[in-house]
Amino acid sequence: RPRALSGIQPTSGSFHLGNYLGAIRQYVALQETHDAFYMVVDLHAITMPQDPKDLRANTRLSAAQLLAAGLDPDRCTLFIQSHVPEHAQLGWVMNCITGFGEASRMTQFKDKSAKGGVNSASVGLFTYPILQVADILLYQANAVPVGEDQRQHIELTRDLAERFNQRYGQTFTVPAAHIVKEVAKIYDLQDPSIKMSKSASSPKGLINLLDEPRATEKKIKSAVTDTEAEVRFDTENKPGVSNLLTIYSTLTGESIPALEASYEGKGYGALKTDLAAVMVDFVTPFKQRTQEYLDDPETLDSILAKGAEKARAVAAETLAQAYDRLGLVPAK
Ligand code: AQP
Repeated sequence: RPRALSGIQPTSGSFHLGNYLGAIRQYVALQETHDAFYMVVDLHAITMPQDPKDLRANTRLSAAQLLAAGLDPDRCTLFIQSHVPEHAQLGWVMNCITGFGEASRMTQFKDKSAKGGVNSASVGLFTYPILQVADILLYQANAVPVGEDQRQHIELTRDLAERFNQRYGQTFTVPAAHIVKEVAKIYDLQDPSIKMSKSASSPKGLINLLDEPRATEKKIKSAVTDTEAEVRFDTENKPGVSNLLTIYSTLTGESIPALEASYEGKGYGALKTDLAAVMVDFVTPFKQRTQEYLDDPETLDSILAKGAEKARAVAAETLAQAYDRLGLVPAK
């Protein structure tokens, strides 16, 4: 079986709809076809200041949400990044073969450091794409399910894998991004020109999966559309309506042309009312399942411990090989 690997940050408590549709749904699907490794990337979270108590709680909450979303510990390996020390170890190696100019071209750093200014950003935030390279290469992953915003980092991963292989001999599988075009970028409900994101979206533009269902309903109903009344998929001229159609279609499995046909002559009110109901039907059991995992910490811990053990076995083998190729003397 080909391998899949992806990670998600535990920084916001609740995952948002963009995370779910753009990434987590693909994690669930790839369990069926791939030997899949998924992790909560707590080492990435600390590239920005985190309250230790919140980080601890949010890391467990993230694992609970991944399980609630459909990850099955019998069909994939779910773990916490810091439980596998090889990530930081290979991360260092990857730092050493990355050019400073190359790292400086990562647009996510530019975006994420823009707010506080580059001088107040951590060096960790600057090099986080390189830790991500190590995350992926350790598992010899073929496919990396992510949203569009991560494409550049997967390109960097491919470049560094090829560079290492060329310099030191075949060591790493060169991975490919697994990006599902239709849901690669879910947009902010209030400003459909920007992606839905925990840091850039306003509260009304962002749907957190653990929000109260009633709040979610309200946000859908007040989503920005346009001055026409025709329900039509047209990302250029009707980005708000198109975003709602994408969300609707993905959650229900109904095709966009079928949705356009069924809302013909009905206007945006009907579309929003129905989509709000679809969302409520989705988030209500999701919240409940997440809570069930949180209420049973022993089960959650045991899933994560088994996951870390399985992940470590693979990661340790890859790291040992990379160290050997580099000429590092093995410890006796
Ligand atoms: N709006 C989105 N549409 C599609 N996919 C998205 N992802 C994030 N936003 C969207 C994908 O979710 C996965 C997890 O992302 P992360 O752990 O890197 O979280 P993030 O990128 O920090 O989430 P945000 O909200 O985008 O955070 P900020 O605002 O800090 O940038 C990734 O696969 C990502 O592509």
